[in-house]
Amino acid sequence: MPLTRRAFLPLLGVIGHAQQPLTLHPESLTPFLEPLPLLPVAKPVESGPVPRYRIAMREMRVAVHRDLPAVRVWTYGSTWPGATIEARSGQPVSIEWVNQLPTSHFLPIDHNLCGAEKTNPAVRNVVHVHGGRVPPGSDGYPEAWYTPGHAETHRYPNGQEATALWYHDHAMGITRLNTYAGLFGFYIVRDDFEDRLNLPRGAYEIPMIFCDRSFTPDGQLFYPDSGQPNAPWVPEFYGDAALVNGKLAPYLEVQPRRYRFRFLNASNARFYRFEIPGLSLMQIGSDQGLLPAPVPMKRVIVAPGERVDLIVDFAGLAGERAVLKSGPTELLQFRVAAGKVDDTSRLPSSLRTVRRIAESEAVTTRELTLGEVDNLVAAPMRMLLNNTHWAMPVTEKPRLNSVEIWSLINLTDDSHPIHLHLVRFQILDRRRFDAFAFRNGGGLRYFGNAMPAAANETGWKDTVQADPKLVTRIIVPFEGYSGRYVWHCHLAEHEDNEMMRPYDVLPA
Ligand SMILES: [Cu+2]
Repeated sequence: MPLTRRAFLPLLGVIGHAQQPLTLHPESLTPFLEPLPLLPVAKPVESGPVPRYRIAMREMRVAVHRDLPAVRVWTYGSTWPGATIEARSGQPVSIEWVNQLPTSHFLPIDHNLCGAEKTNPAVRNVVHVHGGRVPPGSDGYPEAWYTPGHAETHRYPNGQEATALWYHDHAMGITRLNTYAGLFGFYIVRDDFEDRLNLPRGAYEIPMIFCDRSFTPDGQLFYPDSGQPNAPWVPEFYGDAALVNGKLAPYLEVQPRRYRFRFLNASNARFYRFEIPGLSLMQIGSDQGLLPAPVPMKRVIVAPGERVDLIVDFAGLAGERAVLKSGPTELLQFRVAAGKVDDTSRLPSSLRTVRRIAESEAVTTRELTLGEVDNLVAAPMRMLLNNTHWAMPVTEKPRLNSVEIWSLINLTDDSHPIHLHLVRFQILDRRRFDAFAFRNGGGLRYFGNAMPAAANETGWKDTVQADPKLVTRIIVPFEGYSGRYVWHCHLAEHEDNEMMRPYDVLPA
């Protein structure tokens, strides 16, 4: 299938800045030339009851496409993206995260951002396992960064159900640059319950990381700036090249049978609308584990930070080809082998019980605004959570083992993927409201009925699409550990500009 010029244009937004240097046009590159790279599994340096890993952050050069020169990236370990951590529920691991990066950054730091002041080193890193139920000292607090030449060991108890988590950089004020440079990988938790379902596994289970990038004319990573040398921050990044496991438009040879695909959106700001024309995507899981039952989807919308777990059956396409798309963008070509295979995997009609939490179990309801612009005069604009800056006193202090409802009141025209560290939660509903009345002190006045969570959102989540002009309600059991964590927008540019707040889980 030819790749049209349109296929690589930004789908859900454009970079609205005047002075961008010319970038390479990825649509001029031939698609589907190279196989999808399969992510390696990380090997512990020490086994035993608590396997120990040692993973270095390093600069390396990688082949993104046959016709591009080797691209400078920052990664974990010796591949890009980093190797997958394979963990078992209830079996802790420890990881020594070693910082071996260079001491200067190759992307534009904005020293006006909180935490990125000139007095701080340019290269600073800290690793967060997104979705992990982890004690506060190992969670990767944004201010707990360290510099090249240093290492930190984090302990991950893995006291949670099987799901696909991911690890990535979280350093205050430069997370968007560090993750754009390439600092991310999968962290998959497995358990006996899931094993017994006999879902496709081994060669038939394929984790894929999606991220969009742009390239300079000489084929290196391009990240835009605002045009103001002293304030280069841009509000959102949308690249014109879609990479899967670090490759531009690769292909994957598959058998005519069922596959399990674990998708992660590791982009800074792009939402994906995954579809494979001609095939149904059976969604079996979301951020924090299996859904109650498979949900057939024509299209699955995945925000930055979110993961989806999909079963795709190629049995009806033997000898044919299919394409994974997001809007008009062609992400990956499937080449289905001819003939028939004996597929012994199963897709059960019910998966895992998800007890719905009753609203009556909540002890507190918090009304929290998204994206109140705190400064209408001076550029750049800034979006805040609950109109509070990072450094202001902590306002969200749930008690350990209590349940709260958080009403996320989106006053902006953007969908913000809101992520809470430590916890898993359920989506209650979304509802239109009178933003004008709200801004003028009239409180929450709703329009129309609440829209319940979609079928593919009825499992456990750790990131929720808080859509524009809606109140999105989530119900959150604060379980695991007490201590200081963060909650934030997962659009990396927003997160770096203080759309992030600390929160405290108080002892029970
Ligand atoms: Cu945001």
